[in-house]
Amino acid sequence: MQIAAQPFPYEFELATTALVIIDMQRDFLEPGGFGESLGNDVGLLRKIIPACREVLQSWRERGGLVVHTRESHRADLSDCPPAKRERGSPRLRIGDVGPMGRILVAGEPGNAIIPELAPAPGEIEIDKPGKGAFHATPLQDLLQARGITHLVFMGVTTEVCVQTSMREANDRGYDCLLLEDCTESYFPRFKASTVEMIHAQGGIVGWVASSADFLRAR
Ligand code: TIU
Repeated sequence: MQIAAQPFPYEFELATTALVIIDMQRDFLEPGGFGESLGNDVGLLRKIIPACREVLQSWRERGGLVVHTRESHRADLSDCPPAKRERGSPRLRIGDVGPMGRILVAGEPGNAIIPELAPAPGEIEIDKPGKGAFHATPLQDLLQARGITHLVFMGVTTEVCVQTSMREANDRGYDCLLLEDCTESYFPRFKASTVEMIHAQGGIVGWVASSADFLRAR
């Protein structure tokens, strides 16, 4: 299959491509979670939910592999570097109790993927302690075992966990595509810059396309 993309058409096959949905969890998309504790307007991120749902639904119908990630830490915070927990002056720190349970802790209500994009049985779920999806996770082994060579990214936030994960994937040899209308940032100008820097220099990090073009791929 080939679709229109920047900086040039993106080619992929269903059997060797995974849809990777980064951190569409309540912590970043609903009031009272980690995103808001950092001082952000979480409402900005919710506008991508319908497009993400459409792509996820279509990918499931085609039988494609789906990977969901969550930024999350163990209850004892043993996988949370003190530098991450202590940086800045957030209203609530990682591990503190907020309106949706302990901030960014696995299994807490706020750590769950939003219901609109809830993982289905058989889909890969990755709890990641860092911003990148490969750091300290089994993702590379899981993808290699399935012969995956191409990754299509959606999720939040564009310049933090999505971009970090794409760069990690690019260095591991994957051909990465970002769906532009399925990713969002708390800072619109950061999203715009990230999209531009991903496909600059002949696709230095990867490709960028619209969900409409991706959905049309046959
Ligand atoms: N703060 C921010 O923009 N993002 C994060 O902390 N994590 C993710 O991007 N998932």
